[in-house]
Amino acid sequence: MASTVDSAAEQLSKLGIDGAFADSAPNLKKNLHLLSSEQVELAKMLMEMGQSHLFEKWAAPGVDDNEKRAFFDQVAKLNSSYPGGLKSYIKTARELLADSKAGKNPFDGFTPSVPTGEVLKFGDDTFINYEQAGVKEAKNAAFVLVAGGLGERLGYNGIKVALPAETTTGTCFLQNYIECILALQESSCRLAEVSNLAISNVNASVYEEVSTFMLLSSNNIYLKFVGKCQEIPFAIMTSDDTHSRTQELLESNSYFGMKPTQVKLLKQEKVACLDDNDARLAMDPKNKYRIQTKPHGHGDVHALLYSSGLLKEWHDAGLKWVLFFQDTNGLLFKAIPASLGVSATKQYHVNSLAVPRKAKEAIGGITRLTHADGRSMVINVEYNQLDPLLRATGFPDGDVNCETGYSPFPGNINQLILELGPYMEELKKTGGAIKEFVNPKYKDASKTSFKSSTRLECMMQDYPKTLPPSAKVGFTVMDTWLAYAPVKNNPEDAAKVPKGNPYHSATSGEMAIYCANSLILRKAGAQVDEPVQEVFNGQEVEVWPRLTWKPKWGLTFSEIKNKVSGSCSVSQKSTMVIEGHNVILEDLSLNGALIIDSVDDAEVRVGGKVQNKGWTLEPVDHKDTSVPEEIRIRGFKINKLEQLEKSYSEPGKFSLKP
Ligand code: UGB
Repeated sequence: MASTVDSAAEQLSKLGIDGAFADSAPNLKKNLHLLSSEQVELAKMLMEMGQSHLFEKWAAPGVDDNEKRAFFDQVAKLNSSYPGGLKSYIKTARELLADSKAGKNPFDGFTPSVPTGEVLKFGDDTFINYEQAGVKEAKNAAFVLVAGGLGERLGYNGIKVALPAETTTGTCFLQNYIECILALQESSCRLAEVSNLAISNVNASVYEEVSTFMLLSSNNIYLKFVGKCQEIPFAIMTSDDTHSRTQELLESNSYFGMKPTQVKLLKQEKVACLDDNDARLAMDPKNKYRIQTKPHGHGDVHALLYSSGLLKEWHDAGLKWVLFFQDTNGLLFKAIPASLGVSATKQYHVNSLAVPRKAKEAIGGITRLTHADGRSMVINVEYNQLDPLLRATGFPDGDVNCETGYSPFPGNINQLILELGPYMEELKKTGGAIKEFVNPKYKDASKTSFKSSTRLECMMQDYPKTLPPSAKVGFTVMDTWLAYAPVKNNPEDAAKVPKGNPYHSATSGEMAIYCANSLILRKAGAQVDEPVQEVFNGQEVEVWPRLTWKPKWGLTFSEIKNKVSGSCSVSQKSTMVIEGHNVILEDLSLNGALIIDSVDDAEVRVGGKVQNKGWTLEPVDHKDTSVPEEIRIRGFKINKLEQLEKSYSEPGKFSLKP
C-alpha cells in the first residue's frame, strides 16, 4: 500500500495543486487520503478562497477521522445550499465587508420620497369590491409562511406558530392560518361555482342574491361545492431551529384539517459565519471540525421555492399568485382577500401589504427611491436604515411623524403578493438569490475586528431590488387594527416601548384580535360596548369583548354582514365563540359568555337575551413560573365562570333563544 504522503502527493498532482498548497495547510495534506475526490475538490476550493486556517488544528491521521469527514459533509451542504456555492458566498462577503468598513451607504445616489399606493378603508364599497375580487382569485393562489425564525426578541421556548393567537379558544397561529386558507379555498370555490351556474345576462343584484341564498340556505349545494374545490397549496419555510417541532405540531393535530399533501415544508439552511474583513470562515467555538453557522434570513424563501421545483409545479397547475406571510400576526387574514383583490385588479407583479407606521417603529418603511441616474424603485427600507437615509438626503430630522401623527412612509408588514408568472421569470435569472447585507458589530472605530462573528443576511421583501423598472410594484395600506398585530417582543421589552407605539407582544396581539372582531361586528350593525383600559405585564391595553369566530364563519366583511341581523348588542364583559359555519346572529343581546358549535349543514339562528357571569380576565405575572409560559407571557388568564354553550351536530334548521 502506498504511504500516506505518497497518496496525498498523488492526489495533489491529480488535482493540479502545487506545493504551496501543501505548505500552507500541512495538517490537511497529512489527512488528504481520508477524503473522497469530491471532498478534495472542496478542500481545494477552500484553500483557493483563503480558508487554510480551518485546518490549522486538525489532528494527525487516525485521530478524529470521522469528525474530519463530517467537516466536509458540512462544507458540502454549505456549498450546495447557497446559490453559486461557498466560493460565491465568500466573494460577496468580502465585497460587502469592504463596503461596510468604508461606511458605504447602500442607498448611495438614491433619494427617498413617499410613494403612492392603494389606501383602503375597511367596509366601504371599494373595500367590499376588492374583497370579492380577492376571494375569486384565491383559488389561483398558493400561500407561503416563513417560519424559520427562532424569535429571540420574544424569548418564548417553543416555536412561535404553536403559540395561541388568543386564549379564549386557545387556537394557535398555525391552526388559524390553515383554517383561514381552507375557508378562503371554500369561499373561492363556491364563488366560482356560482359564476359557472350564473344565468347569462344576470345583473349584479340578482347575482348577489344567488350567492347569499346559497351561502345561508342551500347547504346541500354548499357541500357539493366543497367536494369539488381546488386545493390551495401551503408551503412553510422552516429551519433547523423550527423544522421538527413544526412537523410534530402538524402531525399531532391532523394538519388542522388540511390534507397532508397540501402542505409542504421547506427547510432553510444556515450560512457560514465570518471572523474578519477577509471573510475567513469562523470555527464553531465548541468543535474544531465544524464551521460556525447562523440564520441567513427570511430572504432564503425565494431560492428554496425555486430550487425545490414548487414554483414550477404551481405554475404548471395554472396558479397565478404567491402570498408570503410571517409567523405571528393573528389579524393577517382579515386583510388578505382585499389585498389579493388589489393585486388582481391592478395587475401588480409585487404588492406589499402595509399599515400606517409610527416614526422609529421597528417595521420597515415602504419608500420610493430615485437614483441620480434616473432609476427608480418602490422598496422596503428597513427600520434601522430609514433614519440615516433620510438625514443624508435633505431631511435633517430623519424618521419623524408628519402632521397625521404617523411617518409619511407606510409600514411594511412583510405580507407580499407576487404574480407567479413574472416571479418565475425573474427567479430563472437570479436562481432566487436576493441582495444580501452584512451587519458586523466592530470592536472599535478602526473597524478591523468584530465583537463576534457575523454573516450575510437577506430579506424576502428585497426581492423587487433586482426587478426591471417596467415591473409593476405597488402596495396596499390598511388600518393597523385590521391587518397587523404581531407577537415579537417579550414582556419586559414590550413594557419599555415608548407610549403611543405598539407593544407587539403576546398581550397586545391577543387584545388586537378582540378589538378587530368588535369593530367588524360594529360595522356589520351590532352595538358593541366600548373597551376598558387594563394593565397586563406592565402594558396598558384596551380590553374589548372577547369575540372570536372560526374563519369559515366569516372571512370577508360581506359574509359577516350577512350573518348579523336585527338589533344585536354585546356588553364589554362578554365572550363569544362561534365555531359553526351557518350561525346567524339575530336580535341577540349578549351580556356574558356564549359558545356555539355546529356542523356545516346546520343553520342556527341565535337571538334573545343571553345573560350569565361570563368569563373574566385575571392578571398573572410573567415571572410566575407556576403558570404555563404561553399564558404568563400575556399577563392574564381566563377564568371561565359561567357560559351558555350549545353544540349542533345534526343537519337542519335550529333556533337558540334563551
Ligand atoms: N424568518 C425566517 O423564516 N428565517 C429567518 O432566517 C429569519 C426569520 P422577524 P424582522 O413585520 O414587523 C421583518 O425576526 O426580520 C421568519 C421585516 O424585515 O419577526 O425583524 C420569522 O420566522 C420588517 O421589514 O422580523 O422584520 C418570521 O416569520 C418588518 O416588516 C419572519 O421571518 C417586520 O418583519 C420575520 O422575522 C414586521
